[in-house]
Amino acid sequence: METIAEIQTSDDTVVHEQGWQSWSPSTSYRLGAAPHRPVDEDKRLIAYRHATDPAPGTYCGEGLFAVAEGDSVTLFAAADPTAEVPTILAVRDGDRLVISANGSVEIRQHTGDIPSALTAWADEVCARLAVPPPRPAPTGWCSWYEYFTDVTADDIVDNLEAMEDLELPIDVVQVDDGYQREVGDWLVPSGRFPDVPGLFAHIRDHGRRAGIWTAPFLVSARSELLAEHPDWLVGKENPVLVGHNWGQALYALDTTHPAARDYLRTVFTTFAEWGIDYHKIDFVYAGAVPGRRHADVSGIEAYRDGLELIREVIGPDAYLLGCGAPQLPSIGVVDAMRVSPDIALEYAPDSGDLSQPAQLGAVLNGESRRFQHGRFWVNDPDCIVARPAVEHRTEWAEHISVNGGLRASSDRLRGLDSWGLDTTRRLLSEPIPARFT
Ligand code: 9PG
Repeated sequence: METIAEIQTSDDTVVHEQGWQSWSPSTSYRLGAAPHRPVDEDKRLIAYRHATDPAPGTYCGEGLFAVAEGDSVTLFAAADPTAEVPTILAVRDGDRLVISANGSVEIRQHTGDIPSALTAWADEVCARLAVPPPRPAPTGWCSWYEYFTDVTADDIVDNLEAMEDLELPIDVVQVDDGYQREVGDWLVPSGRFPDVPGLFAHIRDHGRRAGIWTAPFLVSARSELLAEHPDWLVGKENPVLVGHNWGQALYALDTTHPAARDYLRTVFTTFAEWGIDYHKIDFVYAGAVPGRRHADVSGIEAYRDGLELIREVIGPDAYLLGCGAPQLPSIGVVDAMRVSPDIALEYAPDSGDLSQPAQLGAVLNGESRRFQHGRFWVNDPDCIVARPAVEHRTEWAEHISVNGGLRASSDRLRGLDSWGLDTTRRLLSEPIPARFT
C-alpha cells in the first residue's frame, strides 16, 4: 500500500466505496459511519474480495473510491479497470483522511455530487476502452426466486404455459440453479430434469428464447469435475477455497488450463446446440481469485480470459448476464450485470450482512451503481418478485422501475394476486432509459 493522497475533512465529509463484485456492498457513508463488512468468514469468501480485509474503521473501494466535501468530489479510480483493480483504502488521521492504494490509480477532481462524478468517469472509461453502448435487454422469467434448487422441469413448463395464458411480454425463459446434478457438472442433469435438451426445445417451440444458469468458474466438492480433474483447480494441490454453498466446499476452475478451457468450450457449445442463447453466468468471482494457475497471470487476467472464452463460444448474438461478478474487470464483455445481492422475501438479512439476500442490500447497491447502466452494460437490479409474501413489495417494484435495466420476473406466475400480476406486467412493459444520468 502506498499513500496517494491526504484530504482535509469536515463534519460533512462523505466517502463512497465501490464493492468488488455484484453482491459486495457498495454505497456512501458520512465519515465516521461504520462501513458494511462481512459478518463471518464464509460470507467474506463468497461475497467480498478475498485479498482485502480492511481493518475496522477503514473505508475501502475496489478500483473506485470517492470523497465528497460539499460539491467538491475527489475520485480515485483504477487507471486500467479491466486489467488491474487496486484496493483503495482511506484511514482517518485527526481531521485528515489518508488514502492509499496497491496499484495504479487516477485522481480526479469533480464539481457536483458523487453520482455525477462516477457517471463522468464511466463515460470516459467507455470512450477510452471503446465500449459500445449495450443492446436493450430481452425481458425474462427466471426460476430461482420461487423454486430455488428444488425446481423441476414441470415447474418450468407450468410457467411457460402461464405466461402464454396471461399474455405476459416475456422473451426469455431462464432455467436457474437446480437442473444440474452438481455445481461444475453442467451437462449432467439432476433427477428433476429427465430431458434437459427436450425442455429447451419445448421453450423455443412456445416462441420464447431459452436461457440457462451456470457457475462456470466454480467446482464443487461433490462434483465429478473435481473427482476427475483435480488439476484444473486454482491452487493445484492446495486448491483455493472460494466459499461454501449447497452444503459443500467450493473451489475455482483454472481458466488458463488448456483442458479446463476445452471443458468450458464443450459446455457452452452443447448449450448452443440445445438452442440456448441467453446465459446467466454466476459466482464468476471464483475465476478471479489470486492463486497458482497453469499460466502465470493475475487472477483478473485469468478471469477476463475465461469470460472472453465464453463470449467467443456463445457468439456475439447470445445474451450474457454476469452475476457474482467482479464489476470493473467485466466491462466490455457482458451484456448485462447483476449489480446487487439477491432479492429475498425478507426486507433485511437475518445475518445482518448486507451482501446476503434481502431487499435492503439489493436496493443499496442498485442505487449506488446506477451510473453503470447503459455505459458498461445493462444493470440487472435482480428479479421482479411481486407476490404477497414479499415484504415491502411496493418498494421493491418501485426500485426496479427507477433503477432496473434488465427486467425478469421470478414468481410462480399463476400464484400472483392482481396487484402482483399488474405490477409484473407493467415492469416488463415499461420503457427503460438507455442510460441513467
Ligand atoms: C443460484 C443463485 C441465483 C441467484 C444468484 C446466486 O452468499 N451466498 O451464499 C449466496 C448464495 C447464492 C446467491 C448469492 C449469494 O445467489 O445471485 O440469482 O442464481 O445464485 O444458486
